[in-house]
Amino acid sequence: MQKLSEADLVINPDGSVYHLNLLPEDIADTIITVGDLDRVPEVSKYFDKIEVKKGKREFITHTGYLGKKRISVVSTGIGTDNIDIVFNELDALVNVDFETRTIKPTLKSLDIIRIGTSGAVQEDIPMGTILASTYGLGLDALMHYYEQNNSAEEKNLLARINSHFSKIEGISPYLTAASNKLLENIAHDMAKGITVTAPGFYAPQGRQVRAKNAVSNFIAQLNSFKFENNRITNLEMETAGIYALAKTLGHNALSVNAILASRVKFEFSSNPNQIVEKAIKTVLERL
Ligand code: R1P
Repeated sequence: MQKLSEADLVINPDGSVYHLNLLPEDIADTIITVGDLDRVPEVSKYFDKIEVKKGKREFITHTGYLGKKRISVVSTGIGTDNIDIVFNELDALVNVDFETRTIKPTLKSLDIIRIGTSGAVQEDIPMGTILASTYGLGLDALMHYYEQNNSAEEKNLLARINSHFSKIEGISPYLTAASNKLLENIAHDMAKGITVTAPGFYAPQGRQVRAKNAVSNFIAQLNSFKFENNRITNLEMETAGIYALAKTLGHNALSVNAILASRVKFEFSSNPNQIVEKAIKTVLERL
C-alpha cells in the first residue's frame, strides 16, 4: 500500500489534519457545511449535546448529537478554493489511516449538506425561498485540476449549457448532480434547480459597481437556459465544487440555499437571518 508523503497530506504534530485542525474521531458521518463561521453556532445551538468545538482560520467545527444522530457542522469560508481544502481534509479524516499514512481498504461515504445563502435568477423564486440544487454548474476552475467521472446525463446537460453559454468567452464550466438519496430525504418538497457557482461575488455574478463588466447580459444568459425540466435558478460560490469533489471522493452531497436576493428584481432581504434560520431548521428536522 502506497504511503502518502508528509508534503501531500499534512498532519499537525498533535495528529490533526492541517487546516481543519481535527482528529479523525472529531467528525461525524453526517456533516453540515456553512460558509460563514458565525453560522456554526447557529446550527449547533439545536444540538442536544456538543462534544467537539475546534477550528483554525475560517474552518470552525462543532460536533454533537441531535437526539441519537451524531452531526458535525463545519464552516468553509467563501469559495471553491476553500471547498478544495475542506473536502480533501474531511475525506482524509475518514478514508486515510493517519498512523500508516495509507488509504483505508474500506472507504466511507459521508453525507454532506451545505446550508448556504444565494441569489435567485428567476422571477418566480422570491426571497425567502429554501431551494435545493439539483446540479452544481461551476464557472470556476477547481475541477480542471481533478479527473472527473460524469454520467451520460451530466455530460448531455453540460453540452446543452455549453452551447447556450457560447457568448461567455473563456469559461469552461463543469457540472455535477446532487445525491439522489439526500434530495429525496431532505429536499423532496423544496424548490429546485441548477445552481451556478461563480469564482467571485461582483462581476463573476453579473454585479456592476465600479469596475466595468466584460460579460454583458450575464443574468439573462443564465435564466434563459432551459432543457427539459432543467433551468438555472440561483447563484452562489461553493455548490459546484462541493458536488464535484464529493462525487470524485465517493461522498453524498446536497446544497440547500437560503435565497436572500432576487437578482432579477434587484432586491436584497432586510431579514436574511430569518431565512437562514428557516433553512437550518428545515434541514435539521429531516436528518
Ligand atoms: C458570498 O456572500 C457568500 O455567501 C454565499 C456564497 O456562496 C458565498 O460563500 O454562501 P454562504 O452564505 O454559505 O457563505
